[in-house]
Amino acid sequence: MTASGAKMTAKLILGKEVSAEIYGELRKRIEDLKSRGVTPGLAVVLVGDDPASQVYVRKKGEMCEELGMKSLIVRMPAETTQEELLAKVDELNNDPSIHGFLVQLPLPGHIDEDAVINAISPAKDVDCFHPSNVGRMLIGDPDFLPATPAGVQQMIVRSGIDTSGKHVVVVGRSNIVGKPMAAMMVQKGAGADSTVTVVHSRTRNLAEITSTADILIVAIGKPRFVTADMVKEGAVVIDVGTNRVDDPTHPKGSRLVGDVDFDAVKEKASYITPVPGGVGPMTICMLMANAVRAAEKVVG
Ligand code: L34
Repeated sequence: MTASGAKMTAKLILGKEVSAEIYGELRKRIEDLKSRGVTPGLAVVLVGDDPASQVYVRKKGEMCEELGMKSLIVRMPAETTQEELLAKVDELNNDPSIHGFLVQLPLPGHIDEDAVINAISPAKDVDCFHPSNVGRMLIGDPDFLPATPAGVQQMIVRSGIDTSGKHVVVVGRSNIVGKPMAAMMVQKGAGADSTVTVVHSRTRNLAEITSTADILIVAIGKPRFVTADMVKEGAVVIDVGTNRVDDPTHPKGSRLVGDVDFDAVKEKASYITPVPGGVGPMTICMLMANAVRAAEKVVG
């Protein structure tokens, strides 16, 4: 409730709006690179035919082309062996027209994801998943920032939300989102300086802890996991979840929902991100930013 007793309705933080601002900045940097004879090149390797991965990879390729970057999508069958995939990684490591690349996750079960990530040249690791880049981020000397957490941070910062001294609660502890997100928000400096708590599936009193968050970042991969009673009045709520749930009333028979019960939580939060149209487009945007940075590092 606000002072007048009226219910608060959260302001939306839209991925499309925040990313448009960043794309404007990237376009200038890409122009500058091109004037120096370098077209930034991004490759994405997709193994198998996971439908969600197909969508994300297509969006990455489309955005590259829209920005005038070189885009290479490498599609490999689900039966691809680890050896074959590692050979492709080696080829991309040595391709001078490709400044950055990633192998879309998840990989088929017979392939060791860590072995693949470890084989990517850290200089081309635009996902920032390689242990050497993860380590550099942790000590506060990053070359790249991981795309999804960096996108979340940009949404917060570019909405004018102060993070210094705030209690940030991260729900989820994955290597892709939860852990790096916590590591970034605890760093010294603008857009960070937060007091960070990570909660996860083994946490006791999870709802009690999330209720103390000034900024609640949810990446646990469970549809509508965070309900209104778990959120403090006026909190900033960032929903990283993209869960496809059955919905017979929808043309496709399913639709995308986040990890947050959006309709109820938006009545309590001060800011909230929607799904779709929230963090997803920011992930694509920050990946492009990393690819541009990778090319700039080569030019010097
Ligand atoms: N290697 N694997 C690697 N790098 C990544 O950065 C990813 N990720 C995650 C899955 N695996 C990965 C992505 O690309 C998640 N992810 C991703 C990218 C884009 C979107 C969502 C997740 C996205 O654009 N979402 C849209 C809706 C898309 C739809 O209609 O299905 C949105 O508005 O949320």
